[in-house]
Amino acid sequence: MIEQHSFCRVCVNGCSILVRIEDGRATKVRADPTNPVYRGYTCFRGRALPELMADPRRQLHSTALQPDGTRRRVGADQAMDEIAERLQGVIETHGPDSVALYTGMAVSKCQPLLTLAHSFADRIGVTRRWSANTLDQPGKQIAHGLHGYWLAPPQAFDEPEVVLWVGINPLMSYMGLPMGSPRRFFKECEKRGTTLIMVDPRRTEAARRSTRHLQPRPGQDVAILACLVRTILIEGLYDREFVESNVDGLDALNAAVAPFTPEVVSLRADLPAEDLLWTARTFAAAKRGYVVAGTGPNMGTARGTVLEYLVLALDTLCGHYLRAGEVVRTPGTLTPGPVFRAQAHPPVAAFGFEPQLRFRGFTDTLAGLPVSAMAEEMLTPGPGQVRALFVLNGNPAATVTDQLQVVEALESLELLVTTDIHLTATARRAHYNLAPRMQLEVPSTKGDFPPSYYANSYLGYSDAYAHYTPALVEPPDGADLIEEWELYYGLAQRLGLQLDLTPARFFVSGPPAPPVANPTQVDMTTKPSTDDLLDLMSRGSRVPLSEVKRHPGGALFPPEEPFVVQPKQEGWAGRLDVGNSLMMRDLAEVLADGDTAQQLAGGYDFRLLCRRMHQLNSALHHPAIDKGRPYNPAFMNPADMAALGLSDGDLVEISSSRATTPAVVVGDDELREGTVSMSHGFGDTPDRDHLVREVGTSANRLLSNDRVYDPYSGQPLMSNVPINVRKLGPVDPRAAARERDGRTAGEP
Ligand SMILES: Nc1nc2c(c(=O)[nH]1)N[C@H]1C(S)=C(S)[C@@H](COP(=O)(O)OP(=O)(O)OC[C@H]3O[C@@H](n4cnc5c(=O)[nH]c(N)nc54)[C@H](O)[C@@H]3O)O[C@H]1N2
Ligand SMILES: Nc1nc2c(c(=O)[nH]1)N[C@H]1C(S)=C(S)[C@@H](COP(=O)(O)OP(=O)(O)OC[C@H]3O[C@@H](n4cnc5c(=O)[nH]c(N)nc54)[C@H](O)[C@@H]3O)O[C@H]1N2
Ligand code: SF4
Ligand SMILES: [Mo]
Repeated sequence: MIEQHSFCRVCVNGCSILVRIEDGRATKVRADPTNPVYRGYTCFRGRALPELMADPRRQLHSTALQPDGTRRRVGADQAMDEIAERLQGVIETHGPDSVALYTGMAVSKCQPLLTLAHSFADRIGVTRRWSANTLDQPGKQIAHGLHGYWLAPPQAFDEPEVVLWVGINPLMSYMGLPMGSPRRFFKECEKRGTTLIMVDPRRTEAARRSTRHLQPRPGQDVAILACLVRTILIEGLYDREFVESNVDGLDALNAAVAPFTPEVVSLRADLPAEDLLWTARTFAAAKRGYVVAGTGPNMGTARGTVLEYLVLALDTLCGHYLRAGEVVRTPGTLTPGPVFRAQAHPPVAAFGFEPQLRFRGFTDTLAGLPVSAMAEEMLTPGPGQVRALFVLNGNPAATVTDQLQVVEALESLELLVTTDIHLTATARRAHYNLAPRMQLEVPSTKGDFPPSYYANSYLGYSDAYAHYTPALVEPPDGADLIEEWELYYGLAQRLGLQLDLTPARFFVSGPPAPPVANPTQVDMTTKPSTDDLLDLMSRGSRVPLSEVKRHPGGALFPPEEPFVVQPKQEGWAGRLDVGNSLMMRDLAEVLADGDTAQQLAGGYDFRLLCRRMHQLNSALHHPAIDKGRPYNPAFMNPADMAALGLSDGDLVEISSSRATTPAVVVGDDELREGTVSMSHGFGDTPDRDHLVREVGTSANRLLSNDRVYDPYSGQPLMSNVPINVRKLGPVDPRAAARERDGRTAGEP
């Protein structure tokens, strides 16, 4: 028996772990008590890694879809031969615009994947590259472009005195606080006297631990933020010196937020006006702090761009950035050491780029191509129709909005390729699913990074940390697995293409960077190992990867010479903008609309809220995670349940303006009355609705792509969705049993 260091890659937190290895298998995972950042922290999901990796449903061989709908086992090399041939056929018949990528959340499980897949796409001329990002918080990148970039880090996780969380649940998602031990974060906040403010219609895990919880009506976050900005401006609470030297647009902003008085917003959001005033004053009074919005308000307003613009405006008005002379605690470890300057990069173009889509005037944006139009681009004939899709570790059939449309679109493709560890709703429909290695079977790195320009304080470390883990175990006996990057390398070899390591992104963030002059070419004759690629990818990093490898448990790598923020350059004219005219127009529209969801609202009594559970989007559906409840309940306030004659565990029918689906209700008195809270990533197609207690409910079936959406990112209304709830009789248990015999349940 040996025990080795590694880090958990189940969620983004990356906890340092000790893995017990017996007979070449991981048999036990525990926290590493000595790690300086995690300090003995893990969650139960990381400790369940051995069970997750030994899941009998795990795909140990690649499979191909046959005409009769069954799947045949196929060797990975054979699969790549067949894919290359079919891909060539699609390109010859329909052109490279008929080929597309979809990048999912688990892309991070294989570090060279994104770069090599995008290099491959570059070589064959693929322009349609979608990702889950435009269903997440795409306003973060678009608004940042319209606002401009401070060229030194925000104060963020560096000893905040105030934190304003808007519709984010850090104790479930690990977002909105520094990576590491959340326990330690809360303890340090308590010691420092940090005021934690949460705005969420649900009294979440993090709301319970906050200094004050504002529990508004959902979907009113733009109005709430506008009211905070208004108060700070009117009462003169902003950082005058910072704003005068670095910020434009104050007058326009002042005029646009003026109508969002505490009285008006108090009525709209159903919050005491006093709470709004207290929040604005407390936020502005602190010298250091941050505000960050999560998925809730981005999804619940369908106005994520103006929402995130106001988030940035709040931090900017309060001057929450590092200034000349301050020390940067996170200059990056496995990235090159940048120069930080106390000056603003002015706004940049944020949307309107090629390619243009054929629907709703959408274009490429700083957050990527609106994925809410991906299905229509597959289903609608004509130039630009997508015929082949490569899925980079995502599950669009379960996670992209309007499930029925997405499934129809995926089934219409001539070529669908996935690399999933499970036969998911998407992989089940793929012409080829290449079975990949899992974490612990592959090497990986993790490190702090300088400001990502995604949002000021969404994710990141609070100190200069890095960790490298080698592969600790071999895949199970008899398995035929690849690492996901090997698919794109293998296809490039077959098509005679040269790949390079240009840092690829499925969206752009940060000020425009010059194109990489001489990108590292990948050796296409002698196949590199993943370790070779990690070495190449970290070339020129501030801390050499070889140095990081000398600390198997992960370590802090503070620079010998501190990174001090340099003063503004002589004659520098760049300024941030808080008064962008489109954003001001959008504020006026929000004021006039009252409720973005209202055009769907006639005759609907409840609002469906997004939330996350211990599963990870559509992944981690496993008994070790769900603890006996494999479905996603529709959580309701007990008073609402009583009014409908419902008890815990009853079956209901949920209907929206788009569709209808069964669900199981469970009471939760932490929810605002009139709201129903349900996670996504569960459920199946309507023919399996009777299995709702095993597979759960598809929240995405209830959503429409083309009704209420953000004008730039296309993100549709995904929370605060008008719905009705009606009690159902029990489902026919015999039908459920018959269905179970034919198929393993629990795989959305
Ligand atoms: N209604 C509604 N819809 C939503 C959301 C919502 O809140 N509500 N949230 C949106 C958001 S924020 C996001 S990011 C998207 C996510 O959308 P996606 O990224 O499309 O969905 P995931 O379920 O994260 O997909 C990850 C896939 O990777 C697979 N996987 C897991 N581990 C590994 C591994 O080690 N290797 C490989 N190769 N595969 C692995 C999983 O089986 C899963 O199929 O969903 C969006 N959709
Ligand atoms: N355990 C777990 N962790 C995850 C994931 C997961 O699936 N499971 N997914 C990962 C991904 S892809 C992402 S993008 C992040 C997301 O991370 P978060 O954004 O923190 O996601 P949630 O935990 O769903 O928190 C969203 C909160 O918004 C609230 N909310 C809903 N509607 C509204 C509204 O209109 N206004 C306001 N103010 N609040 C509202 C909900 O009640 C909920 O508490 O999490 C990541 N981490
Ligand atoms: S929080 Fe849990 S799932 Fe996330 S990295 Fe840590 S142990 Fe893994
Ligand atoms: Mo996400």
